[in-house]
Amino acid sequence: MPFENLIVEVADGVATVTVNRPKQLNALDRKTLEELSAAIDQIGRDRAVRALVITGAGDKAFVAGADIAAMSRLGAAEARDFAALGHRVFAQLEALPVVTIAAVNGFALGGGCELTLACDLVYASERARFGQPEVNLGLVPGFGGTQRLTRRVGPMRAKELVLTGDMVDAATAKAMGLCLEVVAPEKLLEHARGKARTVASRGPVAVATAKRLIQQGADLSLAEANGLERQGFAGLFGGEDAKEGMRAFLEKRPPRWKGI
Ligand code: DAK
Repeated sequence: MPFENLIVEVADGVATVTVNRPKQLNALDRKTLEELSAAIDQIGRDRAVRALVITGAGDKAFVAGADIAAMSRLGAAEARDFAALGHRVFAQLEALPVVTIAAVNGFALGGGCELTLACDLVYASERARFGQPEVNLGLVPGFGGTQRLTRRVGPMRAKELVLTGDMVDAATAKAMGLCLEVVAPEKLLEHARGKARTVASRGPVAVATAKRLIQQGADLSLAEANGLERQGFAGLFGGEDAKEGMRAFLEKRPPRWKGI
């Protein structure tokens, strides 16, 4: 499907989605969010795609937030719809059975920072800047930032970012747990794709199950979450990939995954 504001490429089982509005620093307007939703659906249905990398076009921004010009024209009901759309897209990313990786090549502000929070893994270039500057606009984060950010970095760090609206550089973001590694700008995309290919080479049902268990378990008590893990673990023994993975180990050969 052709997109206006996204570039979607697939190679070696890895999809790369580039948010492509460099003149607006890749800000998310309604159309871009709708296209993201459609692209995620498409990727979820494509059994050849085993991992997704998200990045921003140009060398300045990952995503500089929701589109402020478009948002400034919204009434309260439209704002609720817009926030619901963002929430839906970011929930779609979390529910995607393949791993999602943000390659943060520049500003990841507001909705852009929130986009990274909905991804499984985040890698940043030395140029990356993270922040939730909504209070500078008289707003609060509207795409899950007050909640996912708190879960990722803890309440005090989340409050510092959200209440001051200040940006942090890549090294600080790493120290806070907003990204895993910081690499040179020219190496970022290949670094993220390398991680994606690693995950793509592992048992697909196991990867999808592990992602789901970690995701769903985070909102449960430890006892309930461990119950979920037992079910997920046992469920794999009904499929072919777990049998194949263990057999391949014992036969000292690489596994041949079927994805079932
Ligand atoms: N939206 C639209 N355009 C943007 C943009 C954005 N978020 N960020 C940058 N741009 C545009 C600029 O307007 C400028 O356009 P022209 O003037 O060239 O036409 C162009 O990108 C280049 O930006 P600058 O000239 O400003 O570039 P600088 O290098 O000087 O500064 C900057 C870069 C990233 C520091 C600066 O652009 C900046 O502060 N941008 C805004 C960042 C920001 O505040 N992001 C958070 C957006 S608010 C909700 C739903 C959602 C949300 C909240 C509530 N509900 C419905 C309840 C989410 C909110 C947000 O994400």
